[in-house]
Amino acid sequence: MVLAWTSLIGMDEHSNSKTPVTLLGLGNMGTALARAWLAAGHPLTVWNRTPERAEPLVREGARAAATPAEAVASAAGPVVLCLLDDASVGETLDGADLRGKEVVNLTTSTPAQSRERARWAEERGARALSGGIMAVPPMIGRPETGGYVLYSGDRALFERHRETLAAPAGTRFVGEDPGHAALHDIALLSAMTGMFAGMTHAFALVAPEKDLDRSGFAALLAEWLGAMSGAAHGIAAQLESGDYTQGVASSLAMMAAADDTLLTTARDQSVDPRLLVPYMELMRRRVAQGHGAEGLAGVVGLLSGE
Ligand code: FVH
Repeated sequence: MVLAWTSLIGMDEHSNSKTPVTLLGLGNMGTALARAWLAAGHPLTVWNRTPERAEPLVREGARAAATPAEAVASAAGPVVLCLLDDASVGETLDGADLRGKEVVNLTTSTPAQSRERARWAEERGARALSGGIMAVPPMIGRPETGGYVLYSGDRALFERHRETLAAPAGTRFVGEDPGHAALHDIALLSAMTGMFAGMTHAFALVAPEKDLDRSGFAALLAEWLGAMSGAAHGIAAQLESGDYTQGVASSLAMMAAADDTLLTTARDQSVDPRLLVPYMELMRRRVAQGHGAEGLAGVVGLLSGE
């Protein structure tokens, strides 16, 4: 009955209206992406340098290509790269005919590498989109976790494949400069690094207290960091207006004064303050330059050489 119905509208049992995807790279992230596209019903061709890693995916419905050149040649949709680094992208695509192909590079790269790789692909006749994955593998295919992928470069290519690209995670297009996805990615990871440094110091401060409830402290810490993260909007507004004193509720002078209490407490708890000191020194320097009334945008100015 199904066959009769599908034949009436020109389909057969193998028809699939979903865009085919070609995926090069089946590490932890590549494998998670592959499973998300398979689960969403996209025909999927995969290639990996170590071919054994493709085997489970083939059992789940993917087609394995023997070489990257073969995978690219047969691609009728986006060719997604999720490899270790930019050098591995160059090695993998070397020898593939990119003419008329749509390359979506999700490999973590510097902004300069992303721009150069997009230019390299376009010189070879491809259209190019760069991406930065803001998720870890267990978040892929699970929209409720809030993971997403930043994209930049060819806007029309992004729009054309927006739905397909959204199968593994949310999508955020951040501009036509192919380096901007990587720049956003690295900026967000850098902010995360600072946050982890702060968390590490905080746990070290409470560590000597044997009767302190660690999980209760963790809940307070997460709640506090969430509340303070809104400061990002204030910094952006100050940077946009050029007035670093705009809307300041906590001035650099006040924060620099409070630093002494933080450092004394670190000493009393026998905690090495090295994760805090460089940042505190920058605040202090900005205050010494006569900018104590500014907010955190003043430190951005200092770092940027203003
Ligand atoms: N996993 C994560 O938490 C992060 C989350 C944020 C985004 N990153 C980036 O995603 C890229 C891939 O990461 P991954 O987790 O899949 O990494 P691995 O499991 O280490 O797999 C690496 C794959 O790259 C292949 N590969 C390495 N070198 C070469 C090469 N010279 N030529 C061809 N392929 C190469 C490797 O192949 P094999 O070792 O299995 O043969 C894997 O497929 C990455 O940019 C992260 O920064 C993930």
